[in-house]
Amino acid sequence: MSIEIAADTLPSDLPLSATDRAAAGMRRLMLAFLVTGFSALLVGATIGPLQALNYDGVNAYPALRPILQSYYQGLTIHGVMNGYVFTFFVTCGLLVYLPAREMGVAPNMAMWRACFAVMAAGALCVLYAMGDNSSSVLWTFYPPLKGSPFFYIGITLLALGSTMPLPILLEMRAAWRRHRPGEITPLVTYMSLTTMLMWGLAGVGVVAELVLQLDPWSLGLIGTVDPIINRTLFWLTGHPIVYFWLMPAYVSWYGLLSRQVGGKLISDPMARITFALLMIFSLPVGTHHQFSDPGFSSIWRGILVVLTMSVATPSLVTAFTIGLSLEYAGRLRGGKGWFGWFAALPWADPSVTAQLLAAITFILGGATGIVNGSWQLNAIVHNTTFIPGHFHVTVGSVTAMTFMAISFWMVPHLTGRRLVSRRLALFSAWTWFIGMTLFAIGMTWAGLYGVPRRAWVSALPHDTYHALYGMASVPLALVAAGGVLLWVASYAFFAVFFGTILFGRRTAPPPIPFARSFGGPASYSIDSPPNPARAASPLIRALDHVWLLTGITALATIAAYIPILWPFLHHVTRAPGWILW
Ligand code: HAS
Ligand code: CU
Repeated sequence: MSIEIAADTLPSDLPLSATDRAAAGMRRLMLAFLVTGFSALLVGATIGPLQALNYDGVNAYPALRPILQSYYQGLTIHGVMNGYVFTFFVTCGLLVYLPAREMGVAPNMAMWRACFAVMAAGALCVLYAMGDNSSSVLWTFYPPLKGSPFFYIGITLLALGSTMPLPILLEMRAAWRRHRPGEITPLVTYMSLTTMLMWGLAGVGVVAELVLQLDPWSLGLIGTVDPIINRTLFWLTGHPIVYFWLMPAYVSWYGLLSRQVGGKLISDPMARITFALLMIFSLPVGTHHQFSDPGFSSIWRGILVVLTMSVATPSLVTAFTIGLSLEYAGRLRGGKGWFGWFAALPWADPSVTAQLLAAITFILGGATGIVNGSWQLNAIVHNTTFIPGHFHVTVGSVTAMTFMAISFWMVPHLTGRRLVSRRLALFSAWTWFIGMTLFAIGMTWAGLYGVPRRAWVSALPHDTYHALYGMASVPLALVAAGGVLLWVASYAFFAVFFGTILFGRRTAPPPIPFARSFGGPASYSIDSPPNPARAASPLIRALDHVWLLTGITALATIAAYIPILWPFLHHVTRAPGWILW
């Protein structure tokens, strides 16, 4: 049963009452999600630059024994901690906390705590399995590489836990609707709900892979697995996961950033259309990660190109909608001319700066994504460093920097402590941006010379390394320089993040900067009067039928995957496990 709490528009120093206690409990739990997530990033980001140095021929791993045995162990820890643990914790906190405050409805705290506990148990299991070097299977854990049961069970728990915000959101939305019948879902809640519905459906792939195959296989209950079926099930979830990383960042860009820069979101409907399209197109395109795998017809690969361009479209819409919202704010602030509005944005605010810089890097991330998604070009870049180049200017910048940006206002909001240093926060954002850009340019460029991804190239004899990769020495030097800058940036960030929690000076907690959109209500919260201006257009009303969107997505996914999986199920390969490290 949900209880109502003070919406964020109310002053946060109201006398203690049952509702305030609920709000305090929410703040504590949200902080726990943030701290756990960023602690995972601390581990992952500490290891990352070693991989950058590896590409420049610097082999740091022998010096790190017995902590790290190999490049592959380090790469697995890096991918799993950053890609799963960091993102899942921050997202599962944000996508409950923000809607709760937007609607003024308390979440089901027991369920939210259970979400935290299940994911924490999963994180401990994978940490154990990666730490003892029994599971250096990389973040994609493709069989027949075989890790320990702790690894697969840990990932299973992380995956299951990460879907638990979905029932919490549904329950909160139902409580809100009882008070405001006929109104459409508030924007941040809508974006959070479509993200979680998408992720709930997407999770079916990897949970099936783990529960039916990898968990029993690692426990010795079954002897063999089929690599191609497992890869296909993995990418059924593994492509949508990139949108599970992107959409929470978009929640901030659409739902908060335009307020932070002093303007308005220029179109609420565009935000909703973007999320609806991302939800529908995310799932059927998973096999664009398998352009080079056997067993897919040319016709399907052609369709896949079209579908991949379709999933890029909502991001192009975002570029224009967010771009125009920023321009509106910049001109309000006195910016003139073609780019004066951009310079006039509040660059002294670290939360704004980190998000603007993240958006700029995403231009490169989007362009490389479109190269990846084009079948013929994919053949050139697949399995080269071009791919990690691409995903460091997506998840490594858009997601990571936006989450950092959120923490710059949210930690003061949750703890009532002022940022220990805005200058250091700004420094971390700029250094991360420069480091990630150099790294990504270096990796994409080196990929065009055919430098393989996921390769311990620095372990090669010196002459062999130079004979093979000497022609890519300039881009690989950029990779190393970017990696070192990222080290500096991440420690500057962690000094601000943990420093604020521990030592920040007391201040009045800032409110959540919920954006207003043109024609939108002053507040969606349950205690503000219903707003007739929300008599929304037929399109927005149609998009509010989230179960209809879910049904369409499920049907599209079934239509995409049955024809793929059917022949695989009739030609099963039985592979025993391999441990190559
Ligand atoms: Fe991707 C591989 C295709 C987006 C992450 N991707 C990966 C992998 C990861 C990843 C982790 O088709 C590697 C997985 C592995 O280990 O093997 N990706 C795409 C496409 C998009 C895309 C078409 N990817 C992402 C996002 C990610 C992510 C987002 C994480 C968050 N990707 C692929 C393909 C592969 C792949 C293939 C397989 C490659 C292979 O062969 O292995 C699109 O969604 C991108 C659309 C984006 C845009 C950019 C819009 C720009 C915006 C910023 C505007 C700026 C503003 C600021 C407003 C069209 C929104 C104002 C600025 C001024 C200067 C005024
Ligand atoms: Cu993908």
